[in-house]
Amino acid sequence: MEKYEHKYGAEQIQVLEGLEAVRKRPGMYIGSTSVRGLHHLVYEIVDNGVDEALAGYCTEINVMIEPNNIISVEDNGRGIPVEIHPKTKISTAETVYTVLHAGGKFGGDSGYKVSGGLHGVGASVVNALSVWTEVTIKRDGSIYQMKFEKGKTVQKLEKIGEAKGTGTKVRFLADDTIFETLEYEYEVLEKRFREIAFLTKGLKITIEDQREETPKKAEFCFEGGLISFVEFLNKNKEKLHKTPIYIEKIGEVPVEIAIQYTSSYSENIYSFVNNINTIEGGTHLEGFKRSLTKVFNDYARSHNILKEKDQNLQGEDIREGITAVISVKVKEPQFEGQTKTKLGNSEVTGVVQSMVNESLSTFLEENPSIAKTILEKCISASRAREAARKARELARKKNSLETSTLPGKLADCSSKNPDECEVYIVEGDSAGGSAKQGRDRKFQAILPLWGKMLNVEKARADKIYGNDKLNPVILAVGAGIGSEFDVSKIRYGKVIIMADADVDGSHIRTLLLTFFFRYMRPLIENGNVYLAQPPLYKLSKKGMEDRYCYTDEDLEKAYKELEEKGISRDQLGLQRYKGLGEMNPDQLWETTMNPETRILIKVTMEDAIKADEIFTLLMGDEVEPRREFIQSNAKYVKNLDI
Ligand code: 1YM
Repeated sequence: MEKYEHKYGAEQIQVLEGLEAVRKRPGMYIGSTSVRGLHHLVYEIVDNGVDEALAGYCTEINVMIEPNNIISVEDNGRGIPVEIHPKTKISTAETVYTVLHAGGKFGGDSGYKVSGGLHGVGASVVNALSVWTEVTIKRDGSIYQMKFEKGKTVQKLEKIGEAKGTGTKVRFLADDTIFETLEYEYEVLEKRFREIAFLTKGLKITIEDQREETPKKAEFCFEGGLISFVEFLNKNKEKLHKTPIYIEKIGEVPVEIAIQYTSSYSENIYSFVNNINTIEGGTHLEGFKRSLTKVFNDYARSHNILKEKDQNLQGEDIREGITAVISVKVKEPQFEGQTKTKLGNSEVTGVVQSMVNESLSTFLEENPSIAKTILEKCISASRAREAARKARELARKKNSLETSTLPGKLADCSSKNPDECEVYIVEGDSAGGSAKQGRDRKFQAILPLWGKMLNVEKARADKIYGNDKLNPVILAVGAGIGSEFDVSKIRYGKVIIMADADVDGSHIRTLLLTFFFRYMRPLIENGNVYLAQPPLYKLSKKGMEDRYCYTDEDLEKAYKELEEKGISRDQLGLQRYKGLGEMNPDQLWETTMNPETRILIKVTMEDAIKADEIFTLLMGDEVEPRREFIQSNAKYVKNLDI
């Protein structure tokens, strides 16, 4: 690379100090240096293109993961301005890439920046954290280019040719001395770009992964915007009305909402602020929920669907079976909460509320048959809630007559400290027996379950209370269920599902996970749910300690290692375990339950959209995709905890 020669003025020194700070503490600017932070770099650059699309000048963004993890992002917007910036005395483009927090401040006429990553830091941060960055701009009939290394300008903006059209192209190689990994995850990026395309009506986004011989690629462009989003979320569900309800308000705080009810019993509302998914909700979601409750109750009253003697419908009744996406744009968003994904701006509640009050009530007045269908569903939800409450009370009374409220089948542990306690939910009686004998009874409890589980996707809460399979699980976990679930009350820090490694085992695992997902979601969110991983094989030889293998790769590795020690394959006995029941208590302890040696898979909920899709697919009426899925294993489970 060529050497760079600069005379540094006061401004430039400040610039270098600024970017040096980014390199010293990258986490402060992009959240972390894990793969998540790495993806942030891509989002930051793409967001500049999205802003250009929101400003009305860009229709297409193409993202490429080139070989060696080089990222390339190109848009067909106006091109970053090239003229000398009056304050920095260097080109505006260079300013954007070298001055911390430059972005909109230097732009002038673009109004406010509404897109932008969680940390809203922009191009200069990407530049600072990259080994090299190359920016090519087509503007005013010319092609311009500039280059940087670790944030420092190595080639100032110069004209390199004539251009047709306009646009900006940025290529960069993230710095592997800063990031833990440079391996971008195609699926993660693809999902985010699909989301951005849904949220930015008409914008075409393509992504291509050129790292492998057969490139993966996808193209997203949704003329329907949020309507398409909701249709996508509901694609495997039975809809109660044909097209999603769409309401929009343009103004100081632009609001867009799409709603469609389905016959399911769950509530799926996704909220976004400036294209960022506000997983923890916040004031915009609050306004939406409040108004939804009010509008439907008002309509039901004024049309005599609710009689004078009837109680109001509750929010949860009105949200049963709803799929909705709400997207707001806020100029100075305040993000709160554990993951900084909760909107705090109090003024937004009222804006959303009054907009929904007005538009939704008009919609209902104009579409009485849809209004009626939805309200019938809400009323039946409210009856089910009432029935569930009675069933719950009954269950409580019944239980209080017994000596303990714990299920009879539960072999509890002696410790009462949830932090150290774990409960194994074990499929089948014989495995349950082995687990009871093999466990460390100080901190390990065993709850055996058997038979076919209730399909919770197709049942409401009232059915679940009376269900003899799930009731023991609810009582053992000890923290309630549904909206009353209180994760601080759980009796075990780890809830471990232990099932065979076959199709039936997968089935029971999936059913239990569905149940946790629907009725104890915080348990998954809080990281309390695990899958035990029993071994698939045992290798043995006289005089050698038994070796357990958990996957086929494990087995191959073991064979190789033993070969190196002079033990050939035909000297080894191979046992394939078909079920947990084939192991004696000691083996079960050693391979699957001993915290020192076992493998546990932690179930995470990183991706509620995907999980919901999978559960719907699994539990829906289509049998084939379900079988396929179960056999190719749970995708929403992530890695090892030890
Ligand atoms: C692949 C990344 O950065 N596109 C992009 C960025 C800008 C503009 C257009 C732009 C903005 C404005 C006027 C304005 C930016 N400009 C600036 C700044 N794609 C990518 N496309 N003209 C062009 O905001 O007024 C910052 S970003 F500050 F220079 F205006």
